[in-house]
Amino acid sequence: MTDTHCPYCALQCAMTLTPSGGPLPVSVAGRDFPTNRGGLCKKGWSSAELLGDRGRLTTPLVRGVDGELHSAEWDETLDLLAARLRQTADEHGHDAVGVFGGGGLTNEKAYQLGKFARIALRTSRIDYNGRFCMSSAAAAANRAFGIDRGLPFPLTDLDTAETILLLGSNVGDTMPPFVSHLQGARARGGLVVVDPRRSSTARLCADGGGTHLQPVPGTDLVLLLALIHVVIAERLYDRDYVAARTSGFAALRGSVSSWWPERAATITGVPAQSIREVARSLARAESAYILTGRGVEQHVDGTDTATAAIDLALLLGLPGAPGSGYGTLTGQGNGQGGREHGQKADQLPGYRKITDPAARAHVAAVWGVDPDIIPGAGIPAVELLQSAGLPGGIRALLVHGSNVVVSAPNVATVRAALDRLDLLVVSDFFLSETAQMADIVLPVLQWAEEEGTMTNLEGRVLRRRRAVDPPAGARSELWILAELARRLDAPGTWSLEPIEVFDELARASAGGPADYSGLSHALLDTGIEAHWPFPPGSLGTPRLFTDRFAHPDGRALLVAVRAREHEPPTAERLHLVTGRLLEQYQSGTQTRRVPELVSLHPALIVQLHPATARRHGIEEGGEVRIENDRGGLTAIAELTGDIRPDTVFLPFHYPGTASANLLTDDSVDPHSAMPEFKRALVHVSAV
Ligand SMILES: Nc1nc2c(c(=O)[nH]1)N[C@H]1C(S)=C(S)[C@@H](COP(=O)(O)OP(=O)(O)OC[C@H]3O[C@@H](n4cnc5c(=O)[nH]c(N)nc54)[C@H](O)[C@@H]3O)O[C@H]1N2
Ligand SMILES: Nc1nc2c(c(=O)[nH]1)N[C@H]1C(S)=C(S)[C@@H](COP(=O)(O)OP(=O)(O)OC[C@H]3O[C@@H](n4cnc5c(=O)[nH]c(N)nc54)[C@H](O)[C@@H]3O)O[C@H]1N2
Ligand code: SF4
Ligand SMILES: [Mo]
Repeated sequence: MTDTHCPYCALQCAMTLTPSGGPLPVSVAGRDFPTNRGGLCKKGWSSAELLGDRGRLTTPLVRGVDGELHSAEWDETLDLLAARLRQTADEHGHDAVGVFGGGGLTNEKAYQLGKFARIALRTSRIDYNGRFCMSSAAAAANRAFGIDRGLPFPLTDLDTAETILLLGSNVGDTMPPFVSHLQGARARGGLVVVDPRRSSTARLCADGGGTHLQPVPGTDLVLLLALIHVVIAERLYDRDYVAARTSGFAALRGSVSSWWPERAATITGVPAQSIREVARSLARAESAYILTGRGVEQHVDGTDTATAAIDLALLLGLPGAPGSGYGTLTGQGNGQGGREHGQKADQLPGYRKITDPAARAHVAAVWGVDPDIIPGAGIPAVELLQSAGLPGGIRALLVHGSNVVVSAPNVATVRAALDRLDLLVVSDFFLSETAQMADIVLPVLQWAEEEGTMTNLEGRVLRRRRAVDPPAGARSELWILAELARRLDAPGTWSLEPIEVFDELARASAGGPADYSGLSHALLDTGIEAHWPFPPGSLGTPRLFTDRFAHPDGRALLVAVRAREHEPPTAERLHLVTGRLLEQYQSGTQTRRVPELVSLHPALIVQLHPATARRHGIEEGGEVRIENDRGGLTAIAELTGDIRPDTVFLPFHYPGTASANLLTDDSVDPHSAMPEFKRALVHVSAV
């Protein structure tokens, strides 16, 4: 029996894997743990399927002169790869080699990948899929609090809340066991869900559970400015807290003065009275939380929207107060740790800034290199991918843990960009759609085949444990990076052991915002609760901000933000919102292989309102064409009164011609470089 955590999302539900005599090597059982209380969702329950033979990669693949991928030996593949990387750097400079990481990698792998990019490849061109996920929330939290830990409190703190304002998150589908933490607020009628769809989470508000606000997509910033307006105009804010713990109040007050609820109602579609009531109920509550998800963050103004949510929380005196707070719900399994250890274009391990000379000196000393050889800040994901094959752009790309030809915005242009590369290398355990385009594919270890650590949505460091032997032929990413580093004559040490890489990561993080220096695999194995920062001798930090925020003056910053104008929908052009279905995970590389998960939605569906369908001659189960300037696709109509009539919803889990990202916009947020995944304008028609 092996105690570990789920391979998928950031809730990191605890599970026990037991060797089974059946067709799959292990059976899965939920295990009691504060985040999941023994519960698992369908994806967790069926995760052992991933360990069966479902097209698992077991040898390196190299594209031959015939244009096909062929099995190859490890040694010759790595020799070839190292030679091509050297050649690319010699001919076009170090920055011609790019690295794209993922928030599903363990801390150890994420750390080693960042180090490999900086001192083995000497490239600044590294970024990762967390840019598509947490970057707006991270930018907002860093700006307001001076630190970014998704939930600065344990999840179980929510259990006793009186009011919870949940903006743009559908945990009912995306983290089902999370719902148990909303039940307290729901029982008190205090659950407020903001979503253009009556999602499974919004349905929890029915029957006295609370309030569902159903705004026009992309108008949450206006809604939040109006909530702030009411809180200030009606003097509902916590004056002592604002005076003692924040700065920036005067500018904030000025910025919301014209956002009276009636004006906001015309833009958001949320009645002015509802805005007033929600503001008052938040202010009245003894214990209140404000939480944000991708629905409000994945926009060109996502950072400002998350900032407004934080402003509201600060005015109400929530962050750091007992039984109250603000948090963002991190998505990927290691979405939190993945943004702390150096995969991000501007970061070094420990959530340090790559531009900070002291941070560079500290990390260089741990790596055993001169700080001058560490490159400066790189470029964020969308720009990195789009630069492929262009002058000054990357010519070779190593992808670890992302399926960008499904999940990146405006994906037709990303597919074209990858086609321009001289060399695409994908490490994966399955032949993802991105791997199908690669020149070299390297088979790596997955979840239950490896040791390591993950940091969940509460900033709690967890042990991932090996329960089964990997197939002969697959290799750990630590091994691959070490072998390449050796062939590239890289400085530094390249351990193959997660336990040792963790110790090095811990040293590199010492003194940084995300300080892991008091942790080790051995300590984690004792079962301690390990919320970072965790310096030596500490007991960890389940709750941040109880005394001070992380800015030098100890105060949180209230930031005045402005709403921008969006093009409104018309009878002809509807809002497209994209997101998730319960039974599929991300680009679907993993979950599309599990028959019981595929059975419910075998093909792409589009949700639309019956009135909208009628207007366009669309019937339930019929084929719908959805198009805009960027592209088009066909989906099966799922009619539902749960969505606004001006809005359609597509999940993004499907590849090829069924990819929702054929329609999404790659314009990015100026602060976070987050693309606009959650709002596009489209035409729909019956096929
Ligand atoms: N089943 C499943 N679970 C997952 C994942 C998965 O792929 N599948 N992925 C994991 C990851 S990486 C992440 S990041 C999380 C994401 O978790 P969530 O943030 O919960 O997921 P989404 O479905 O992307 O978006 C949530 C909701 O935002 C709403 N929304 C869209 N546009 C707007 C808007 O403009 N305003 C508001 N207020 N709401 C809007 C959508 O209707 C949707 O119901 O899920 C994690 N869990
Ligand atoms: N339209 C639209 N697009 C979106 C979103 C949206 O809401 N709407 N959401 C965005 C968000 S929040 C996210 S997080 C991204 C996610 O999208 P992706 O980055 O594509 O994420 P995954 O599908 O999880 O891809 C992970 C890939 O890496 C592999 N993998 C898993 N673990 C490992 C590992 O340890 N090592 C290696 N080498 N490979 C591994 C998996 O098999 C899979 O092929 O999508 C973004 N795209
Ligand atoms: S909620 Fe997330 S962590 Fe829990 S079982 Fe489902 S996918 Fe796994
Ligand atoms: Mo995500």
